[in-house]
Amino acid sequence: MAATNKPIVSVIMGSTSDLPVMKKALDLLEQMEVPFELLALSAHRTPEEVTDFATHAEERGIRVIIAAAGMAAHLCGVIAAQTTVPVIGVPIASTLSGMDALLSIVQMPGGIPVATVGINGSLNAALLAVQILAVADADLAERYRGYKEGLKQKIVKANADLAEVKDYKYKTN
Ligand code: RP5
Repeated sequence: MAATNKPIVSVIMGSTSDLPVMKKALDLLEQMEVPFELLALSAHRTPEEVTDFATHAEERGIRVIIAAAGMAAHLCGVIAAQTTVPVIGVPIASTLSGMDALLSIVQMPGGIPVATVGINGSLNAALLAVQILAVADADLAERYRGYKEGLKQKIVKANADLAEVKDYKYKTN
Protein backbone atom coordinates (compact mmCIF):
# COMPACT_ATOMS: atom_id res chain seq x y z
CA MET A 1 0.00 0.00 0.00
CA ALA A 2 1.55 3.30 -1.05
CA ALA A 3 1.72 6.21 1.35
CA THR A 4 -1.37 8.33 0.87
CA ASN A 5 -3.20 11.22 2.49
CA LYS A 6 -6.44 9.26 2.53
CA PRO A 7 -6.89 7.39 5.81
CA ILE A 8 -8.73 4.08 5.99
CA VAL A 9 -8.36 3.67 9.77
CA SER A 10 -9.34 6.29 12.33
CA VAL A 11 -7.58 6.14 15.67
CA ILE A 12 -9.68 8.12 18.12
CA MET A 13 -8.86 8.84 21.73
CA GLY A 14 -10.78 10.56 24.48
CA SER A 15 -7.79 12.62 25.56
CA THR A 16 -4.13 13.10 24.68
CA SER A 17 -3.45 11.42 28.03
CA ASP A 18 -4.38 8.19 26.18
CA LEU A 19 -1.66 8.69 23.56
CA PRO A 20 1.21 6.85 25.30
CA VAL A 21 -0.93 3.69 25.47
CA MET A 22 -2.03 4.07 21.84
CA LYS A 23 1.52 4.40 20.51
CA LYS A 24 1.79 0.63 19.95
CA ALA A 25 -1.25 0.75 17.69
CA LEU A 26 0.14 3.66 15.71
CA ASP A 27 3.51 1.95 15.31
CA LEU A 28 1.85 -1.25 14.07
CA LEU A 29 -0.31 0.57 11.54
CA GLU A 30 2.80 2.38 10.33
CA GLN A 31 4.73 -0.89 10.07
CA MET A 32 1.85 -2.48 8.11
CA GLU A 33 1.68 0.60 5.83
CA VAL A 34 -1.95 1.30 6.69
CA PRO A 35 -2.89 4.99 6.27
CA PHE A 36 -4.53 6.26 9.43
CA GLU A 37 -5.75 9.47 11.00
CA LEU A 38 -5.29 10.33 14.65
CA LEU A 39 -7.95 12.39 16.40
CA ALA A 40 -9.04 13.37 19.90
CA LEU A 41 -12.79 13.22 20.38
CA SER A 42 -14.73 13.02 23.61
CA ALA A 43 -18.29 11.82 24.05
CA HIS A 44 -18.74 14.15 27.02
CA ARG A 45 -16.49 17.06 26.10
CA THR A 46 -17.22 17.28 22.36
CA PRO A 47 -20.44 15.29 21.75
CA GLU A 48 -21.37 17.16 18.55
CA GLU A 49 -17.95 16.50 17.02
CA VAL A 50 -18.27 12.79 17.85
CA THR A 51 -21.57 12.66 15.97
CA ASP A 52 -20.12 14.57 13.04
CA PHE A 53 -17.14 12.20 12.89
CA ALA A 54 -19.20 9.00 13.21
CA THR A 55 -21.87 9.96 10.70
CA HIS A 56 -19.32 10.90 8.02
CA ALA A 57 -16.65 8.26 8.62
CA GLU A 58 -17.89 5.76 6.04
CA GLU A 59 -18.31 8.30 3.23
CA ARG A 60 -14.79 9.57 3.95
CA GLY A 61 -13.47 6.07 3.22
CA ILE A 62 -12.80 5.00 6.80
CA ARG A 63 -12.99 1.21 6.99
CA VAL A 64 -12.15 0.57 10.67
CA ILE A 65 -12.35 2.81 13.73
CA ILE A 66 -10.15 2.22 16.76
CA ALA A 67 -11.50 4.15 19.73
CA ALA A 68 -9.66 4.42 23.04
CA ALA A 69 -11.07 5.84 26.23
CA GLY A 70 -10.66 5.64 29.96
CA MET A 71 -13.03 5.85 32.93
CA ALA A 72 -16.73 5.88 31.87
CA ALA A 73 -15.63 5.06 28.33
CA HIS A 74 -18.85 5.68 26.41
CA LEU A 75 -16.91 7.10 23.44
CA CYS A 76 -16.66 3.74 21.66
CA GLY A 77 -20.33 2.87 21.97
CA VAL A 78 -21.47 6.34 21.01
CA ILE A 79 -19.38 6.16 17.84
CA ALA A 80 -20.60 2.62 17.07
CA ALA A 81 -24.21 3.76 17.48
CA GLN A 82 -23.79 6.25 14.65
CA THR A 83 -21.88 4.38 11.97
CA THR A 84 -21.78 1.04 10.17
CA VAL A 85 -17.97 1.07 10.20
CA PRO A 86 -16.64 -1.57 12.65
CA VAL A 87 -15.44 -0.08 15.93
CA ILE A 88 -12.64 -1.62 18.01
CA GLY A 89 -12.57 -0.33 21.57
CA VAL A 90 -9.45 0.02 23.69
CA PRO A 91 -10.10 0.38 27.42
CA ILE A 92 -7.49 2.69 28.94
CA ALA A 93 -6.29 2.10 32.50
CA SER A 94 -6.93 5.60 33.80
CA THR A 95 -8.72 4.78 37.08
CA LEU A 96 -9.74 1.51 38.81
CA SER A 97 -6.93 -0.26 36.90
CA GLY A 98 -8.99 0.14 33.74
CA MET A 99 -11.85 -2.08 34.87
CA ASP A 100 -14.26 0.85 34.62
CA ALA A 101 -13.31 1.45 30.99
CA LEU A 102 -13.25 -2.26 30.13
CA LEU A 103 -16.80 -2.81 31.36
CA SER A 104 -18.05 0.43 29.80
CA ILE A 105 -16.74 -0.64 26.40
CA VAL A 106 -17.31 -4.38 26.36
CA GLN A 107 -20.80 -4.47 27.90
CA MET A 108 -22.61 -3.02 24.90
CA PRO A 109 -26.27 -3.99 24.75
CA GLY A 110 -27.15 -6.33 21.86
CA GLY A 111 -27.39 -4.60 18.49
CA ILE A 112 -24.46 -2.20 18.72
CA PRO A 113 -21.23 -4.19 18.95
CA VAL A 114 -17.86 -2.77 19.93
CA ALA A 115 -15.02 -5.27 19.39
CA THR A 116 -13.19 -4.84 22.67
CA VAL A 117 -9.54 -5.67 23.31
CA GLY A 118 -7.87 -6.02 26.69
CA ILE A 119 -7.06 -3.12 29.01
CA ASN A 120 -4.42 -0.97 27.29
CA GLY A 121 -4.47 -3.52 24.43
CA SER A 122 -3.83 -1.06 21.66
CA LEU A 123 -1.48 -3.38 19.75
CA ASN A 124 -4.21 -6.00 19.43
CA ALA A 125 -6.67 -3.32 18.32
CA ALA A 126 -4.38 -2.38 15.45
CA LEU A 127 -3.79 -6.03 14.57
CA LEU A 128 -7.55 -6.64 14.48
CA ALA A 129 -7.93 -3.63 12.20
CA VAL A 130 -5.22 -5.04 9.92
CA GLN A 131 -6.95 -8.43 9.85
CA ILE A 132 -10.27 -6.82 8.91
CA LEU A 133 -8.66 -4.81 6.11
CA ALA A 134 -6.55 -7.75 4.92
CA VAL A 135 -9.69 -9.70 3.98
CA ALA A 136 -9.88 -7.49 0.88
CA ASP A 137 -6.20 -6.58 0.48
CA ALA A 138 -3.83 -9.40 -0.53
CA ASP A 139 -0.69 -7.25 -0.09
CA LEU A 140 -1.67 -6.31 3.44
CA ALA A 141 -2.50 -9.95 4.18
CA GLU A 142 1.03 -10.85 3.07
CA ARG A 143 2.56 -8.23 5.36
CA TYR A 144 0.43 -9.50 8.22
CA ARG A 145 1.59 -13.09 7.55
CA GLY A 146 5.16 -11.79 7.78
CA TYR A 147 4.37 -10.21 11.14
CA LYS A 148 2.99 -13.50 12.46
CA GLU A 149 6.02 -15.36 11.19
CA GLY A 150 8.13 -12.90 13.19
CA LEU A 151 6.22 -13.84 16.34
CA LYS A 152 6.99 -17.49 15.72
CA GLN A 153 10.70 -16.72 15.29
CA LYS A 154 10.66 -14.94 18.65
CA ILE A 155 9.63 -18.20 20.34
CA VAL A 156 12.14 -20.22 18.32
CA LYS A 157 14.85 -17.89 19.65
CA ALA A 158 13.39 -18.07 23.18
CA ASN A 159 13.74 -21.84 23.12
CA ALA A 160 17.31 -21.58 21.89
CA ASP A 161 18.06 -19.15 24.74
CA LEU A 162 16.34 -21.36 27.33
CA ALA A 163 18.36 -24.36 26.11
CA GLU A 164 21.46 -22.42 27.19
CA VAL A 165 20.31 -22.22 30.82
CA LYS A 166 22.73 -24.59 32.57
CA ASP A 167 22.24 -23.64 36.23
CA TYR A 168 20.01 -26.56 37.23
CA LYS A 169 20.98 -30.15 37.93
CA TYR A 170 17.46 -31.41 37.30
CA LYS A 171 16.85 -29.45 34.06
CA THR A 172 16.85 -32.12 31.39
CA ASN A 173 16.99 -30.08 28.16
C1 RP5 B 1 -11.35 9.91 29.16
O1 RP5 B 1 -11.00 10.25 30.44
C2 RP5 B 1 -10.07 9.81 28.38
O2 RP5 B 1 -10.18 8.79 27.43
C3 RP5 B 1 -9.01 9.53 29.40
O3 RP5 B 1 -8.65 8.16 29.42
C4 RP5 B 1 -9.68 9.90 30.71
C5 RP5 B 1 -8.97 11.04 31.41
O4 RP5 B 1 -8.89 12.13 30.51
P1 RP5 B 1 -8.04 13.41 30.92
O5 RP5 B 1 -8.69 13.97 32.14
O6 RP5 B 1 -6.61 12.93 31.16
O7 RP5 B 1 -8.11 14.34 29.74
O8 RP5 B 1 -12.17 10.87 28.58
